[in-house]
Amino acid sequence: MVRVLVGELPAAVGRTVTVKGWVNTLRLQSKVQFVVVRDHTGMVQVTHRRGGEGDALGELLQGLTVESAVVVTGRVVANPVVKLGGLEIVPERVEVVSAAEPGLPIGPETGPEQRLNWRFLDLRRPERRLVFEVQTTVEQAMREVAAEQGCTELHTPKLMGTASESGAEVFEVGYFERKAYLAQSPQFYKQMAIAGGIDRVFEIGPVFRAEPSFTSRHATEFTGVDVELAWIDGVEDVMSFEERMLRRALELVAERHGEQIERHWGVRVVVPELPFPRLTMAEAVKRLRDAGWDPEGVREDLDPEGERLLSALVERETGHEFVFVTGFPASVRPFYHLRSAGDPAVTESFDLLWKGVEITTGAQREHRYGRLVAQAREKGMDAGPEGPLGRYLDCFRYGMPPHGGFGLGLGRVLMLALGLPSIRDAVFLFRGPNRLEP
Ligand code: AMO
Repeated sequence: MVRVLVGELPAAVGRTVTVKGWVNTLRLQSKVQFVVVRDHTGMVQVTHRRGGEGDALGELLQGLTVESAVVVTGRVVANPVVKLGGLEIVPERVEVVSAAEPGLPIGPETGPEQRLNWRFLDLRRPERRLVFEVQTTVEQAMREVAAEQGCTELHTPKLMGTASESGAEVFEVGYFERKAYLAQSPQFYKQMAIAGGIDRVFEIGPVFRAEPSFTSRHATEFTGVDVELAWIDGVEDVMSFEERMLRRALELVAERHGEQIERHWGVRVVVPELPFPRLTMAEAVKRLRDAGWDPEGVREDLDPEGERLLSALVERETGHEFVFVTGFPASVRPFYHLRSAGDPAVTESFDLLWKGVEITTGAQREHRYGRLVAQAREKGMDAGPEGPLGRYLDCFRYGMPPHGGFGLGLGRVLMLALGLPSIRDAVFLFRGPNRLEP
């Protein structure tokens, strides 16, 4: 018997079909037994009227456990009384292909840590799996835009001989007789690709950060979307690339999943207008101070509270959920960010905030060898040919075009798109300082 998906049952009324799935709920009464079976497309009620002596099927259903994997063959019957789609299956045969042990380790009231311990059971809930359907759509849309814009997709190494960017947040791993490091950004490699004549680079890949952060938006391993564009006229080219990419992604998400996201998570997917609002860091700080923002630590960068306040302020004024913050001071940006022509204390860089959370860092890069070396030294880095930056800096010695790019955290985008409380729920298997399992 050919398998029919639950979502296809309305077109199968009157036919005998086979449905394969898990037992979602059981209501076993003396006269009638109700088994709700769930597959990845929906749920259907299987209704068996008990036949007294010799009712083998009734006996089998009596011994069923919730979450067992079953194959049900029976007739699809229209029944307006049934809440699940106004139809039911009257079973002829039920096969238990793999019985679930009685007493599930998680239920609706289970806390987040226990849910993550039993993530495969957690994922059987449709609203939890929705995240990955949305993720598939987001990645598809981003790839399409990247390809249309002439990007070449690369997969840069995740094992590195020297730490990228800065040494602080890097995981060290044993590598035969020496040490290697897990890439905390494809930053240097995507610039190397630009030096290699690949005009526009796109990558979706793993990023590792040894940050002992326990916030709702930090993971030690996450998926990054990285773009690098050559021959740009300015950082504006990078921002307009990114906003077009995000708009397409959210258009497709709204169209395919908007209704389900709203039903399950109570969040309306807003397709953003172009261009996104832009605000310089200097303007942002002034506006935030007027609104009462007074951070304790670094005052030249935005802290999470500043990001939240600023997003709320911009949304109130413009109705827009996104805001690009531009022109960060050089003191809080990496050495490779291009300094502004008019003011070397400021960089041609940006962060993109969405609903109060930073989802992207981007910049035009310094492409002139001498200046790049000077900027690295200014940050106290070893810029010598035999030092950790040697191979990277070589890329700038034989003709490097002006270029810029950005890195976007996919988990953060999904968390915000669905309104999830934490990035833990936005990734398949979360990795954090205290979590390496399952
Ligand atoms: P940055 O370090 O800001 O920039 O990272 C880019 C984006 O990645 C996401 N992100 C994270 N997501 C989950 N857990 C984390 N621990 C975490 N850290 C960062 C955020 C962030 O905006 N090389 C630059 C990018 C560039 O300039 O092209 C970089 O890595 O969404």
